[in-house]
Amino acid sequence: MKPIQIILHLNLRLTLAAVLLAGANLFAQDTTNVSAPSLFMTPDKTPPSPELLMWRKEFGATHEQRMQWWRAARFGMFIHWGVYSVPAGVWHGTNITSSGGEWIMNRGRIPVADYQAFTKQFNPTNFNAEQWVKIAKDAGMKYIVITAKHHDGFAMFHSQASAFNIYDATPWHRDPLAELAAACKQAGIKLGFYYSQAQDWNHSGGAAAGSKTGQLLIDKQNHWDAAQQGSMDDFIDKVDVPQIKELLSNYGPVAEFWFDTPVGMNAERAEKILPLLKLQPDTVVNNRLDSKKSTGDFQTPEQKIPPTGIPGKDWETCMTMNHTWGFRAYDHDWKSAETLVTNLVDIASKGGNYLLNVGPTSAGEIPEPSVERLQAVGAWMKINGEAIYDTTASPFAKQLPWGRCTKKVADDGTILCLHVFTGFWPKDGKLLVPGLRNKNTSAALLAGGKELQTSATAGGLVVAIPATAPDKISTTIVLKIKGALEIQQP
Ligand code: JFZ
Repeated sequence: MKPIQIILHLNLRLTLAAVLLAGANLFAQDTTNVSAPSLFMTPDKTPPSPELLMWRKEFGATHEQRMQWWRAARFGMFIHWGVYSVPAGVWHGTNITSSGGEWIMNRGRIPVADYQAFTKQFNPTNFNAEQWVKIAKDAGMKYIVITAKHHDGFAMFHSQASAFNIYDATPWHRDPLAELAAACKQAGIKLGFYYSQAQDWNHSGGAAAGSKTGQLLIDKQNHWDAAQQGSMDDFIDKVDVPQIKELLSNYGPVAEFWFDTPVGMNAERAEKILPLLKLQPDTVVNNRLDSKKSTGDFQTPEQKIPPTGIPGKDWETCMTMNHTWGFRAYDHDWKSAETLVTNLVDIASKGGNYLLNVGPTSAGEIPEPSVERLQAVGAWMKINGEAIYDTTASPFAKQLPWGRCTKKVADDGTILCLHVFTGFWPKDGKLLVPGLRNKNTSAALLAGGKELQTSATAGGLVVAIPATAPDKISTTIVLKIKGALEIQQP
């Protein structure tokens, strides 16, 4: 074919595919760059019920009470681990690159029986719960959220509700959630569960979201195997409800519960699940239970940091370190430790939490490049953590030219933690805090405690800083201010 023919041919195919998929293709972009769960909304004419809307008041602990530890924590580990780590992004010799590795069954249109066969090769003998928890703790993370069941329907715990679980269906015969719960308790790290309540590609009646492949759909739910068809209401009764009960009953305190992709989750279905949360009134819950997002303690921006935070709401940005949530053998494009630290600072300065993902292998190991980066973040957090934990958003309306600011309340005023990014370290020895009018101030480097002179100028407060940046990523200057903050916003 001549180049022009190839282009025409491609064009025609793309157009055809677009027409075929109109309305069904929920994933026009790679999920690593997409973040609007509203794409999963199904036409549900009924308004959210009063029960859904009032849910926060129902369970004893108030939203404010539940969120206290969470707001102080600021940094957590997301773990996407499942039987998808066996194919590791490859099906029949083809790299399946659309969506994360955890989507391989859907993206590859893998028949249910073939997918279930992966369990025979899932024998993660190198799994060590204490080690994983230590990796998180050494990174400065305060909580872990692990996939208890992802869209593939495979339970990563010993479930009585379905034999498609890691204890019963693999040669390994262990319950990693039980082991993690024990290790977390020992280490003082909180544990939470991700649970795909709507999409489930293995149990009949579970939902399935759109595909990029253009293959014919068996029904409007986008099922590709007859075994997937069935009543979603029955599926919720027989799989979701008992499994969520197990998760909220058998593993001690569950710090956070993470629902996802509410395909087909109308108010009636959500209400079968909602009352289960009463089993643990203190659990903080994300906003992806029902298609209207009527419930939830916090918002869930995915792979992105909202430019000005989400004023008036709690939020947690979840993010991958490479381009996939679940392990993919050939994804070696990792974010640098500098990027990860800068993201954490950026998120804290906007009042959010950072849930940073790792995708362990089928051998039970967190990939070494992730471990190395988490160690570097941990080294930074060891010195600068107190400028992250227990802080609130920057009081400056305009982004600071040299970095970010986090805030703490002190008995007699305010502490501003000035995070100066090394690439923006002022070369003239003067750090201008624009618009800050307070006169009663004192400043010091957080690392080592060296005091720094401050002076009031027309443009704001100037802090005298060393000629070169002390930290190779971001240096923290602690600015103590007596009395009420006086900031002249631009
Ligand atoms: C979801 C999952 O599908 C994904 O596998 C991963 O677990 C992530 C944390 O959450 O990803 C989404 C959710 C919503 C959209 C895209 C990806 N969306 O609305 O486009």
